[in-house]
Amino acid sequence: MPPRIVRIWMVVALATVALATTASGATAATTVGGKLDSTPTSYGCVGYGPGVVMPGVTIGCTIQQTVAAPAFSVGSTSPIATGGVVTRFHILTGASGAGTSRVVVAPRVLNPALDVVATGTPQDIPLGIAGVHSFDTQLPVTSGQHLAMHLEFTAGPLAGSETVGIKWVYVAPSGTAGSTAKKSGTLPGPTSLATPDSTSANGEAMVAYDIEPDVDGDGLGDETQDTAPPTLKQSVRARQNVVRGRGISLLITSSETGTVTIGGLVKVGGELGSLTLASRTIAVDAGVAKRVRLPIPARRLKKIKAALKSGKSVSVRTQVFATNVIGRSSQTQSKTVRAAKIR
Ligand SMILES: [Ca+2]
Ligand SMILES: [Ca+2]
Repeated sequence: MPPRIVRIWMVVALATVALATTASGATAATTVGGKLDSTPTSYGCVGYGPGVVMPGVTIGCTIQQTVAAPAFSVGSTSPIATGGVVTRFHILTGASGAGTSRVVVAPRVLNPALDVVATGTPQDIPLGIAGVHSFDTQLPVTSGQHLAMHLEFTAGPLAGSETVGIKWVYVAPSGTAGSTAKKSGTLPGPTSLATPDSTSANGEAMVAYDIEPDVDGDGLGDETQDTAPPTLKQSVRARQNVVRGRGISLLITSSETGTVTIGGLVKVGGELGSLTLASRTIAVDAGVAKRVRLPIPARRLKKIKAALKSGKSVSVRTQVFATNVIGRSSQTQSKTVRAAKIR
């Protein structure tokens, strides 16, 4: 085999690997909720303030945007059109004279009946800082569910006094669509918002939620949270009868459902270069070992047979990598199989 041709084969093999490791096009992340471009003018929890609860007593409320408000919003969070994982949430708060008081905020998932099915880890906001506050979270959501924001006042001289606490709802001009539903309670809070304590017409909660796809359904957002590649295990018998088997046999396991791509190079002792074997890609289930064969074409088997008969050593170096369903690939792994001598 002229060395020049061998080199071309190797370039083709590497290009094939590069294509196979490119991420498959998953649906991009979306943001639902408000555009956060209106200054909050109202307190979302009006009605539970001083005189209702004694100072120092922790109180809170959950607000869910119930009606799309196209005049001032990118859309309602009610209900979610496409499921995934909420990976980040944003809340815009207005100026506050609340001093050292603090509030905790936590995103919530509600079912279609508006029962609370999940609450994200509460995050702390110092009330003295107005602006957009963004927090990472990990909250799976399915289509048809709703997103809501829960607030509690937990510390400082104004704890338990919502009406002088934090502005986070924009009140639209009269006649503009939009409303909120709310209910008071402490974390983990009420289990149902189906019968709100009160509603606030024309209010837009200044909150937004980033939802990433979760194609493999593991509860991790595929773009920023589900970044680990699958783990590949490859097991081969070190010496195999390559001629009789018309190829080599491998036992492969991927930690994640997806595919495993198997290729290889045949090295014939004493000669420069190698013979590249066409790679094949097979479907695998997570954690299930699969026996696969890397075939060697008859034309090449003939050369291998001749080399073995003339006393040369022949080996196959495998090139194997696993790819999960969201397109992340393991490193390519190699093992060497020596061809058994033939008579
Ligand atoms: Ca995922
Ligand atoms: Ca995953």
